[in-house]
Amino acid sequence: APDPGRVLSIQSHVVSGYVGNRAATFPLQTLGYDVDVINTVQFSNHTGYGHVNGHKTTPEQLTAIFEGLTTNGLVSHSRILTGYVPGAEALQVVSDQIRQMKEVDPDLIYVLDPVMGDMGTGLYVSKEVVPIYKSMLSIATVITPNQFEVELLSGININSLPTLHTALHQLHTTSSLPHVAFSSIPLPISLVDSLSLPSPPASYTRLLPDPLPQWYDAAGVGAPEDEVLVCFASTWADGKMDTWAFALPTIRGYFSGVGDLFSAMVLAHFQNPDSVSELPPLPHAVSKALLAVQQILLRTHLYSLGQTGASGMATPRPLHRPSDQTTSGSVIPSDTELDAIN
Ligand code: PXL
Repeated sequence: APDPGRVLSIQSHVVSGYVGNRAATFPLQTLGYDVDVINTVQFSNHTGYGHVNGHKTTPEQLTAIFEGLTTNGLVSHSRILTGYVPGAEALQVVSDQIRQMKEVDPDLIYVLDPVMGDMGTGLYVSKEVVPIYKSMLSIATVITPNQFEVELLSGININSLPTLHTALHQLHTTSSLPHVAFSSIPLPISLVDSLSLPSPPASYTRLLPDPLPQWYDAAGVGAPEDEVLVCFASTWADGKMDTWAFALPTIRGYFSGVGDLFSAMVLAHFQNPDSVSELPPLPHAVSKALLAVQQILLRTHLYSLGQTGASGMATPRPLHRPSDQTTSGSVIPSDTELDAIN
């Protein structure tokens, strides 16, 4: 029988810093979960540095680990989390394994973070993973994509609330995917006001108005200080999509692993019998996850101010980072550069 307290987390390991499993494990443990960890890579540091070294776990190595667990009867997890898996063959092994687990236990909660890239940086995994992630939507309980990943999985370019709505709808209907937690997208405060979302950081669920107003026209105009982050959560049930929006204050600085922490907290709070809520399962889990992430970011930000003076960089700029590139996005190693790491 599945053990309700046992999580299997399949993500990256970095020696220095906190992304992937390094961002997920400890927070899940503090919430009482027993976390079994499979590392899809072991890198020196996250890829936001100009230089990274280490190795990827090969498909054969992943298969061997699953074989060992299965043979010893150690696969009794009630929840699974997957994140960064850079290679297609490795992802296929993970996918096959989760499919089997889901057949044995249809109630298994599977949170899939389809880590593929970001708006600023583009794709940072092998492009062959895209169709595999598409096929995995049918076994996921919740997915936690960013805008880049929603666009890639749905094939829809998001430039307005209606196109966002269509993309979410598409994700739900083509694969009977019950839940999407769309990690945050920066929007001007004026637009959020027009959506009449309560101002952050209040308790902030609100059904989106219908018809949906246009927002992207305005999105490019606002100064960054006037922006908030908005997270959208949608649930598909009985042929109907319910969408909630959450507005959060922007915290200046360069953070890595935030999405990984968010996905882990969504997994932790999704239909957790220990946390009672009036809200449906997804908006409940997302609001809990956003609050946890926000608290941790605030503390990280305050800590980094103490570490770096006034620069506010949560991650000090690495020595290898080219001096003419100052944003987080532009220094991620290319796919080929990552492929060179074995
Ligand atoms: O946060 C996603 C992530 C996961 N794993 C590795 C990464 C990153 C982001 O930079 O480098 C190795």
